[in-house]
Amino acid sequence: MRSTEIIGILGRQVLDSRGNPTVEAEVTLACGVTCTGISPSGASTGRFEAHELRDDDMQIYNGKGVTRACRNISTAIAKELTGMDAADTASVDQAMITLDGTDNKSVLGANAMLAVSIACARAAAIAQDLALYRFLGGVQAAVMPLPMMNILNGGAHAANKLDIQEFMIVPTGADCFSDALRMCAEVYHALASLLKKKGLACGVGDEGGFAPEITEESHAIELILEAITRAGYSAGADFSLALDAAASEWKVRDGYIMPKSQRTYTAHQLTEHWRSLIAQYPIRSIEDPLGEEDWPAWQALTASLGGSCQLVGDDLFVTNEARLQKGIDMHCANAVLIKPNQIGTLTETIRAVRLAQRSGYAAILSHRSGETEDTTIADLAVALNAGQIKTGAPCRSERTAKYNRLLRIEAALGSGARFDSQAMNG
Ligand code: 2PG
Ligand code: MG
Repeated sequence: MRSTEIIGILGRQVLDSRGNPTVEAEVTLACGVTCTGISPSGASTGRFEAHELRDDDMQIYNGKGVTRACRNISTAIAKELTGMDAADTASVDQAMITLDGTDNKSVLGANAMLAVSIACARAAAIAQDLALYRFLGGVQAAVMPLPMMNILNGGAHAANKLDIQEFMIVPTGADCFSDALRMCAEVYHALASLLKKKGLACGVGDEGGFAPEITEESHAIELILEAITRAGYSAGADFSLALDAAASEWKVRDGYIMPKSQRTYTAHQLTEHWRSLIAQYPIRSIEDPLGEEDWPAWQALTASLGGSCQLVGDDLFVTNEARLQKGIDMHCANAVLIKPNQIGTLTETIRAVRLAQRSGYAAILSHRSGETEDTTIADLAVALNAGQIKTGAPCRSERTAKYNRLLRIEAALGSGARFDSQAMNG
């Protein structure tokens, strides 16, 4: 067995898909293996996410530099972890958590810690001749995720007039992952031709979905339904729809104001709005339909819609075990979005997924709107048998990198691969 002792760690500033700096860690093991891990970055970030440490020097990269986080890796973290076993993910992560000493990782930066956590796991997997999903998930890892594919962008991810951030298609009629991916890509292309035919722009938003200049959410949904039909599929049977409202972005003191259309809602009116959309269209999943601090409204929404729709907490739970436990205790939502950089280590990410699975909540591995070539979430989805993944359109290589990684994993699993097109909760 090759030695997985850590002998060196470096931090490096690289770019994400929006052209902003992000953190890469490079870990070297005694056996000679060197490996990198990169943190992604969100735009519609939750208030309770672990801290993303930026330089805030407005002269450089508009304040978005991450040289302090990188320096933390090359100095304090390197000093602490040198000599440790990279294969012991829990101890590596705990050492960083203790060294940081804060609740929200504001000293070292969650971006620094996650990059190191990933780089150590990747290096150890290579040293042990294991695929990352096998290293993280062991012999149980077998479930290919159902993609929730964002093909039309709005909200903080696009410069158009749509308030809902993500309009997604979910191939509920697919037999396996590669089939699911093909079906989604076909609808994506059908949507491109439809937009062109209608004289609408085919430019894309941050996650590769189209960002046409339309104002009404019902218009966006109708376009997607037509694209599904034009691609030769039936909406409701072959495909369901999913939305990410990202409604924390709409929250004001007494209710909600959609920033682009200026429509106002109370929490109750917004709940009724979702109810009528679900009744009208084959929508099977809504993420962040309400704000991140609106627990009682989430409770009421889950009681009334949770039996027929997957209700996903993203900003609400921020991949944080304590917040997820609170939601479980209060019966808020029935699914959790899992973003490793919201919490800052692989260990805590895995714990949040396990808590969801023990509690009957669905867990959906997710990218961020600012992404990179790092494909760890694809391996994590399979490692943890999460069953669902959200990683953008089949466009822009930071998104397709995750899909292509999943195709390779599916091929490697062969007849051992499992897939459940009905993985959505509710
Ligand atoms: C979300 C994500 C990813 P961001 O809200 O779910 O799609 O966006 O990374 O900007 O938070
Ligand atoms: Mg979200």
